Amino acid sequence: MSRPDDSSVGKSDMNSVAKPIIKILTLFPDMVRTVLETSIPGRAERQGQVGYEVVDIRDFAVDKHRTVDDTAYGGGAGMIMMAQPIVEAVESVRESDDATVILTTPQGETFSEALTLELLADLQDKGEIILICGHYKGIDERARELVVNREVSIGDYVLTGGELPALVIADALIRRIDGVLHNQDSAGNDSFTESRGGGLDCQWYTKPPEFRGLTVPDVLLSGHHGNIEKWRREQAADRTRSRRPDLADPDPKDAEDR
Ligand code: 6GU
Repeated sequence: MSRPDDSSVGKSDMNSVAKPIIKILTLFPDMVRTVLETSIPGRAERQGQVGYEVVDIRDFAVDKHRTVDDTAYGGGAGMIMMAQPIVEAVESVRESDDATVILTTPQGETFSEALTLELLADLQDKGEIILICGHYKGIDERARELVVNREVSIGDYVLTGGELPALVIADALIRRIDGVLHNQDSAGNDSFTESRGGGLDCQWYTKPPEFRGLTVPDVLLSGHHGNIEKWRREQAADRTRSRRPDLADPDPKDAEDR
C-alpha cells in the first residue's frame, strides 16, 4: 500500500488538489489492505485518484505483549479496546485536528447513500477521512470523547469487528470519487443514486439472446433507444414499488421529469 505522496497531483487537472487519503485504523491490517488492493478500490489507488493508509492499532501498544484491550471496569463479559493505542494511532495519522474521525459501531447512525455523499464531500474538502475499526465489546468511552466525531453502523445486525463496515464505507466513497468509475463500470445510474430518483435499478441482460429457453425482452434487441430507455425506467419504477415501497416515488410525474 503506498503512503500518501504528491506523485499524481496536477497530472491531469491543474486545479486538482492533493488526492484524498482514506485512513483505516485496525487490528487486522492485512485483511483491510487485501480488500483495498482489489477491484475498483485497487485500480483507483493505482491511478492516483485516492490513497490509503492502513494503520495497525497494535503498533501503538506500549507493553511487550502489545496489549490493546482489557477487561471492563465494573465487571462484565467481553474485552474493551484501550483508549491510549486508539488515541495515539489517530494522532499519528491525522493531518489536521478537524479531520473527520469515524468509529464503526452498531450503535452509530445507519450508513446510506446520503451519508456516502456527505462523507465524500468531507473527504474532498479536508483531504482525509479516518475510520477506526471497533472490536471486542467496544472501545473505552474516553477514546470516543477525545478523537471520534462520528459513529457509523452499516445495519441492524452485529458483526465480529469493524473491518467489514469500514471497508463498506470506504468502497462506497471510492466509487463516487470523480474519474474512478469508467463508462464500462456504469457510473451514474446505480440503484439509490440521484439519476434513479433514489430508487432501484432495472434488470439487465447480456449475450446470448436465449439461455435455457429464457429469452431477452424484444425491446432490448430492437435498437430503438427511446423505447429501451422508457422500458428501463418503467421496470426500475416497478421494481422499486414492489421491492422497496419505502423508496418509491409517490408521484410518477417526478420520475417522468427526470
Ligand atoms: Cl459498524 N460494527 C459491528 N461490529 N457490527 C456492525 C456494524 C458495525 N454495523 C452493523 N453491524
